[in-house]
Amino acid sequence: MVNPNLKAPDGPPSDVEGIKDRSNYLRGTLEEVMQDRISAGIPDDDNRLMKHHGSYLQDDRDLRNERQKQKLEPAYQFMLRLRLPGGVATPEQWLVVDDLAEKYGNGTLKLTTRQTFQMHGILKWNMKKTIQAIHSTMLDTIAACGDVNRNVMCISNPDQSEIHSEVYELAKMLSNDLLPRTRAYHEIWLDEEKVAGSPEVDEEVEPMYGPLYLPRKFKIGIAVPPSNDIDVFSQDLGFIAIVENGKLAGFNVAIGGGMGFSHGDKATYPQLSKVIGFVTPDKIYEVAEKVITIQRDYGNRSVRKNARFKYTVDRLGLETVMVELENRLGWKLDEARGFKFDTNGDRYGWVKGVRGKWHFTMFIEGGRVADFEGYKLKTALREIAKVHKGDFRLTANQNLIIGSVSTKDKAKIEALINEYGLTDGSRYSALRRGSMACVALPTCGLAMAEAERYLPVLVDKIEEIVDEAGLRNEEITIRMTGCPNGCARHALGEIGFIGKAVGKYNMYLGAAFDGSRLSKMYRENIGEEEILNELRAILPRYARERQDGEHFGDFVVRAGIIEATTDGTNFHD
Ligand code: SRM
Ligand code: SF4
Repeated sequence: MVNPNLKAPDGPPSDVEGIKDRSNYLRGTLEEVMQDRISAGIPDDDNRLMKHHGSYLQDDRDLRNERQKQKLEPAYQFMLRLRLPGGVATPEQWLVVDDLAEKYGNGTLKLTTRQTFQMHGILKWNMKKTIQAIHSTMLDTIAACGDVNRNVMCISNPDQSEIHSEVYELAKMLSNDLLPRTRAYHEIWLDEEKVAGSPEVDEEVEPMYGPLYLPRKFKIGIAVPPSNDIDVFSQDLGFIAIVENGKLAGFNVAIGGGMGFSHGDKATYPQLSKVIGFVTPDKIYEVAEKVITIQRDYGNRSVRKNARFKYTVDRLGLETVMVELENRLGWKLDEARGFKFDTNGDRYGWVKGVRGKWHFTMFIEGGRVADFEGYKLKTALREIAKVHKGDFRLTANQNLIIGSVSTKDKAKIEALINEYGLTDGSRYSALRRGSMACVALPTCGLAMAEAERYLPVLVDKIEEIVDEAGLRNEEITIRMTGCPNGCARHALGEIGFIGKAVGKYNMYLGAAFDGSRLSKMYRENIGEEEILNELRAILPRYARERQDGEHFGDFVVRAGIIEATTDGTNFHD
């Protein structure tokens, strides 16, 4: 199977490769260390494995210094991420997750940029109970993190119902069929009995992944034009639905996207995937499987920061990867078909799908579901879940759709929406509706600056500029992350901020509104005052000089304010 003409990069395997290798298919000593009561944490090796089970050990960074002073171990706690293909959950599932966040988590839910739930603040002793309760509602956390295929995304807005449901079924299929086969998760968390003598041979345990799994995480998303809500070009593997005569003809296949990079390291960069051809719907599993095996065989297992598939594609060359894919498939992809995206944002408010069901997209700032002062969001959604007969759909922009409401039930749901003051975002500026921030502090161990807790405050101030410039209803995407890993897909925000240090950000401009062009750095290491000064100059100019229908990201490029990034490889230039 391995092509002797192609090579993975030389170099000793990274420490994580060793950990996976010794782990007996992701078991490690997790079972034992989770029972140990001496520390609320777990050793680093097991934490690396834990990711494959959908969880990370974190510590509350707000408490770090104080605990250090008191000579206490860090305030260890676990983050738990669910696997929720396409972001669809039933009301029963919502209630279970809501309850678990209350009982074992920090009382809030984070709706993530990959359409799933995260819970924070779970103590070690409550992890097993939490995962078992998740399992009891037919959900799991398998492969939500780790060096495997992650939660498969798909368009969330069901206003194109027929296509939407077909595409959703395919996302679910991909997510299920690309799961690791090891029984480690079932044994450790669900008390499944171990089979004596297992594991047998590699091929039987993990026929696709093998014992080392992938060199790095792998992400798949399915978009249905004209909506690019899932940012298909940011995925390792993207499928773009081609609809002909109202029917799903198939998908254009795009490979090699990813957002993360490290400050000051040009060998790392965000990249957009490239379209390589077209396949019919029955072929997408085969394509996904073969693409994954190419990354398995040729990805960089030595240097993790260069291990994503985007680097494999750029190193080997798109053409070479295509030929390799077609060799593995034993057939050729058809020529890519035409498509056009208009936005990577969400459409808010009520829409009626083609099956006559109603869907209400609401704005959830930073994806955080909590009870705030004067805004009982979590309670409201719980009350809705108690009577709702349709579904909930988590969007890729951290928002929520109360979906599949019958005309008969609409008034009841609307009454609750009004009672609790839930919003379709229309009370806010379009800028705020188009905002997205990663978790960052206090839970993310990699955060260099605030994001989720700060972006709303910054937007309050930018809104004054926007209002003065008469741009309140102008859709502009704004994204902030606490570090360059790009969890809120910063490089695809028309205005982007990436944390550098506490209170300091690099500012990016020039991404396309439809998610088809990356941004570029405009100013480095600036604080709030400088950010506002820059925007005070640029936004009114946009208001005055833009052409008809011209989006902000296109304007700043045309006006020469920033140079266009034409490929990830010139992102830093
Ligand atoms: Fe992410 C790591 C949160 C979507 C790129 N991401 C992390 C960790 C687990 C930090 C860590 O490794 O210790 C963060 C946990 C924070 C916390 O306290 O919860 C974290 N990522 C998130 C979420 C929750 C952000 C959010 O606010 O919604 C998103 C969860 C997605 C999900 O449900 O699966 C999230 N992360 C993304 C995305 C967006 C996407 O996938 O569409 C990206 C950019 C796309 C990509 O992968 O290229 C992303 N996260 C990263 C990276 C950089 C990976 C890279 O190879 O470049 C890291 C760091 C790493 O893997 O070493 C990371
Ligand atoms: Fe953490 Fe950085 Fe991801 Fe934000 S972008 S959640 S700071 S890893």
